[in-house]
Amino acid sequence: MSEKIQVPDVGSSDPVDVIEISVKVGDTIAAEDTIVVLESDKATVEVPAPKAGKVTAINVKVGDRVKEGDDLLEVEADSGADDNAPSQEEATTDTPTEQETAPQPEAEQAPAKSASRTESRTETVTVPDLGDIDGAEIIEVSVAAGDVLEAEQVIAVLESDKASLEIPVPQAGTVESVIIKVGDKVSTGDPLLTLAVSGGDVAPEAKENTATSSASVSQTSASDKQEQNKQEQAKPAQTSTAIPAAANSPGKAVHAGPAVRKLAREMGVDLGQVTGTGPKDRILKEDVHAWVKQRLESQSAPATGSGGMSLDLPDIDFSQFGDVEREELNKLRKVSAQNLHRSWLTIPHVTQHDNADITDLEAFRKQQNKALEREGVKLTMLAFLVAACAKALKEFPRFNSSLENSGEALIHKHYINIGIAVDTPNGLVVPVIKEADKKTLKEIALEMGELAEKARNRKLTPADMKGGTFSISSLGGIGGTAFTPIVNWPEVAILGVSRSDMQPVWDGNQFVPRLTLPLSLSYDHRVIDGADAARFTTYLSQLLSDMRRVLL
Ligand code: CAO
Repeated sequence: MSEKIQVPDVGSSDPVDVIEISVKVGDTIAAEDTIVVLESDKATVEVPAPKAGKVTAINVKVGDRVKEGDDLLEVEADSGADDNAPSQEEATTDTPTEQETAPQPEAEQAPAKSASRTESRTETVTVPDLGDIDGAEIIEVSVAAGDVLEAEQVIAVLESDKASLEIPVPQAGTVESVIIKVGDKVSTGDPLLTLAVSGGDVAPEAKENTATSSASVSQTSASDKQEQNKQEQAKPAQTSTAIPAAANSPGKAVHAGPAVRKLAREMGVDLGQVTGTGPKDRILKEDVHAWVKQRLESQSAPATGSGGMSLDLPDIDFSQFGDVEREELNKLRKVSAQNLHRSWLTIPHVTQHDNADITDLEAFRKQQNKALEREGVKLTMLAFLVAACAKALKEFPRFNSSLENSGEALIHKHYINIGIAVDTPNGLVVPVIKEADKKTLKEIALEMGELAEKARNRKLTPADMKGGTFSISSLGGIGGTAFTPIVNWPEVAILGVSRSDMQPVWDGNQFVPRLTLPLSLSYDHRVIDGADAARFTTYLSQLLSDMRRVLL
């Protein structure tokens, strides 16, 4: 019989995001295997399976927001399951909860050295209450002796089996000495560093509490302090929203879960230099792999231009030649520049051009649109292209695959999700029409309209843009005769569509005017041979010339 696994106490009363589902239906899992990764504003938590078994249903998807007690998935218990496996509650007890990770009330966390009434005093900052986590490993030390810190700045990141935990400094000051190093194991109350705290006269109560209080505590009344202590207790140890970078990128915030941090450590990657493509810019394992790959390849690649990747190009002062203005790029443009550059550097691109005769299709489209006007549906040329591409991808499954980073294997996807490049004032986004092969033209047209609208209103969710297997970039509404789109890694092909035009076509006896749609298919030449690309565009062109073939 299937048992439901629910969201454990993750230390947040607010809903948290599902950012990874680590299993799929049919998987056989062992007790303690990570099944889902959740993320709140404060922490990333891997939820372990309470017992071994077979996954029979998954009740959440990436992007969902869940709270304690919500159903995550269903597992049919293994007949040989270990009855001694910890219960779900037990299994998650070393996941920090609000209570467990909350810093001690100020008075309880006494500094090792007390303050004096001089201008500066030395405080020892200690590990706050970690609940029953014992011997958490220091995975990042984010500060060094001499650093001037602001209150709440993260000084170190700890990692237990289940979660990464930021340790903020309780008050502003200058680091005198760092006591810990990466790899050390620490528990509640262990010293982390000594801090020179300036501030003139210190009220007696504040003197006792400086290790976890803010600089303003000396002005706080006793009753205020009680209230403040209660609030402090309810806060987890990590009060900033992002985890700091590895030691060699001090000060830069990065956002990654324990498994990714472990991978980065093993590969010697400074996470501060990796761009996250997950929800809330979270760094995924694929990002670490891609970064390493890009670094290896860029060592031999010539500097080809900027766009977010670190290439040794000189900075040029253009103002020496005339008036200039600097425009800071928004996040979307920076991320898409990096993604495009990564694809450009890693994928050997070739573009196959072809034409499709869409005279009959356009006539049919116009006729149908008249009939559908009352229903508020507009069948766009792009909707037909999505349907035709879905059919072509079924016929040529290699175009719907991804190349393993090792270069050893292709991953064939048994689903067809087509991304559509949408131009917005903020930059380019690619929402995805999921299972395009199973949808009618009307459904595709409606969904595309909704997604394009969401894109322009900045309402797309990460889930709307994930899971694409092939992309289409249509510039047909704007103009042009051909272009060379960049493959949207990890996909292996993208179809560029330009503006259709009446062209004279020789029918064997004479030239006849035919509406001709230019197609430009860019593909990853490591995966797709030129001959197959020509077959693909020829097939696509035949489908568009006679859409009845899509039904075959
Ligand atoms: N040839 C001629 N005309 C075309 C056409 C084509 N291939 N495709 C569309 N049109 C015409 C349509 O007929 C329509 O005209 P009417 O309003 O008179 O009917 C007009 O262009 C707008 O078309 P549409 O509403 O069907 O929109 P679309 O499907 O062309 O485009 C979208 C939707 C979201 C793809 C588009 O708005 C967009 O953002 N395009 C830019 C994508 C981009 O920037 N790609 C570059 C990525 S870098 O590789």
